[in-house]
Amino acid sequence: MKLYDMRQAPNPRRVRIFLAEKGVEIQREEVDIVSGANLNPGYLAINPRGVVPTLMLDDGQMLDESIAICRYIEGLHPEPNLFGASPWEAADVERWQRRMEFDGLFNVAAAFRNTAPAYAERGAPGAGPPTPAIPAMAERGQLLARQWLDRLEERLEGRDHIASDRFTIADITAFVCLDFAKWVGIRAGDQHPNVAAYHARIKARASSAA
Ligand SMILES: N[C@@H](CCC(=O)N[C@@H](CS)C(=O)NCC(=O)O)C(=O)O
Repeated sequence: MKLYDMRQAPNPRRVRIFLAEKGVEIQREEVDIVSGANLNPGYLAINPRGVVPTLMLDDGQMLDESIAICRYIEGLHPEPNLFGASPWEAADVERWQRRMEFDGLFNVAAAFRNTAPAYAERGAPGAGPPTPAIPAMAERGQLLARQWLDRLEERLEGRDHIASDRFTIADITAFVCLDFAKWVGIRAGDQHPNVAAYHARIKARASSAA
C-alpha cells in the first residue's frame, strides 16, 4: 500500500493521525498540491480527481476519500477501535464526525480556498476546469466556521471527547479542523475555554505530530 500525502494539507493529516493511532506505518509519497503537482498527468493517472490523500492498494485499487481510507485501515486493523464499537456508538461517532467535517472542515476550506492567491483559479480541489474564487463564499465560510466553533464549545461542556466518551475519528476531524481554522484567522478565544482545553488535550497525544 502507498499513501499519496501532503504534509501541510488537512485531509491527509487526518489519515496520518489515524494511522499513528493504529500504530500502522505505510509508505508515503509527498504530492505538492500548492504548486499543482496533483494536476500533473503522472498523478492524474493514479487519481483522476487529483486530490490527496489517495491510498493505492497492492492490487491496483485506489481509495481517495480520507474517511473511506480510514475505514479501510480500521477493517484491516480493528484495534484500537476509532469508528465506534456498538451500533449506538458507531452511529454517534458517525454523526459527530460528519458534523465536524461538514460544519467545520468544509467551511474553513471555503474561507481558505476563496482567499488564498494560489487558488484564485482553483476554487474546487483537484482536477477540473478553472473555477474562480468567489469572495462571498469565503465570507460565508468564515461565518459558518465561527458558528461551528461556538457549537463545539457547547458540545465540549463537561466532555473530554466529541463523541462517545473516548477518542474517535470525530476527534481527529475536529482537531485537524481547529488547526486548519487558524490559517483563516479562526481560533479559540476567551469565549471558548472548553475548545482550548480540548485542543491541548488532543495535541498531547503522540499522534498529533503525524
Ligand atoms: N473529501 C476529500 C477531500 C480531499 C481534498 O480536498 N484534499 C485537498 C487537500 S486537503 C486536495 O487534494 N486539494 C487539491 C487541490 O487543492 O487542488 C477527503 O476527505 O479526502
